Amino acid sequence: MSFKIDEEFVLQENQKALSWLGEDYAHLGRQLARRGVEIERLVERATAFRAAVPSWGVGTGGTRFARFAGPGEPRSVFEKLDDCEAIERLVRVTPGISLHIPWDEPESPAELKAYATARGLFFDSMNSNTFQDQPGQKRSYKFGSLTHADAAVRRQAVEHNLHCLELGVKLGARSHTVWIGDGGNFPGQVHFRRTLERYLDSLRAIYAALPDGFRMFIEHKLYEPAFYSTVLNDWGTSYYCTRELGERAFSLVDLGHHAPNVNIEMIVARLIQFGKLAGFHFNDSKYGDDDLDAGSIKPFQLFLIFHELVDAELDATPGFDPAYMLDQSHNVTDPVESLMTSAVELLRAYVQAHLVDRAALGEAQEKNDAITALQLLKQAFTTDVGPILAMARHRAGGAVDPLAVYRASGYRGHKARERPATARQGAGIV
Ligand code: LRH
Ligand code: MN
Repeated sequence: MSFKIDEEFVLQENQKALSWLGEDYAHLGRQLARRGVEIERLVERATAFRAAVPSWGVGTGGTRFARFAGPGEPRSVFEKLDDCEAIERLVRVTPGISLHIPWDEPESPAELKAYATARGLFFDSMNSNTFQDQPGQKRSYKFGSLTHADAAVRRQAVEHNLHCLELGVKLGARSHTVWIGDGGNFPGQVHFRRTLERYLDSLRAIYAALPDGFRMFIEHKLYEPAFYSTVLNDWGTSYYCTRELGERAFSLVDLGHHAPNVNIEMIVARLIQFGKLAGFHFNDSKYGDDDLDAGSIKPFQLFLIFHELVDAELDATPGFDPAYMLDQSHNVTDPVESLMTSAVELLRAYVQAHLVDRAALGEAQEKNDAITALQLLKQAFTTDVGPILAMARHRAGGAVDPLAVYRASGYRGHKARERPATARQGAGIV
């Protein structure tokens, strides 16, 4: 039998926390009432928040140097879903799972869909993969995929994406994400304008096959695996391409895909204004595409990004329907713990952003009162909304303290016994 963290255990563990939660919640409620904020409204918003978990994030991640597998690694997409179920059992905002093909290629899509549904999970965005060669693959992606000089390689990459679309329909997904590593390592290696034309031609073939109700997300990235030029390297090029493709194409923002110190919250505001924001791959980074836990390095940036998102949400901006997803690599932590705490950090930034007094902020902006403007943001960012997040989880049948309950359950130990380690060490992100 596969060990599960069940509802009874969570509720039993919550008993230990309810006294302090009640106190802290009431105290925060009084504080916020003095600011004219109704705390129950924020619990409703917190309960409605959703962020998808990457299937590739529940296994231990690695770098090009090494991957140090942890105990109880998931060995199949089904075991990955078991871990996703444990995360959702405790944090109650992550029922959506992003799959990556062929890493999660199912023998029976119907069986996989049923397995997810039985665990209260559904499939969010599908991710294609033309940045690795698969065993038996006819043509290599060493020198690119959708932009490769050889039309036959481009065709092969387009075919793979069409296969992902078909699979996505069978699994009930609603969007398709395309990230490619195409680019060059040397000046002169690729023709900048021709490769972008080839990229657009290939995407047009994929876009033409987009199932009803599906959205297509394209993901830009500054560099890696190409280290001199990357075909889809920034948000401007991404925006141009989504305009060229059509109204169901959008630009996905992976936080780690920008040069250090880039003002990502401003890129978000632009894509919202242009009606082309797909959503996010949330993570954090210090230098490159480090795929560290969201909110672990630059929590104020994460807050400022949600400040722009909540502003658009409250403005009822037409077509504003961003997909929130985590995309992280857990090299030194228990992936379940990192994904739980990262989901909580997204929710924290979201609820804090709802604490910004936007009327006063607008006034300060009109009066060029920069200090007051910043203080209004800092007041929201420095408010401990922990009791709101815990109350929302508790009322949704989740854990008041997810990390404590997860560790008390001994889940990882059970999985280590159920899933004997495989010899697979090696390197690479998964
Ligand atoms: C590329 C990326 C992309 C995924 C991959 C796992 O860096 O962010 O979103 O396909 O990571
Ligand atoms: Mn990503």
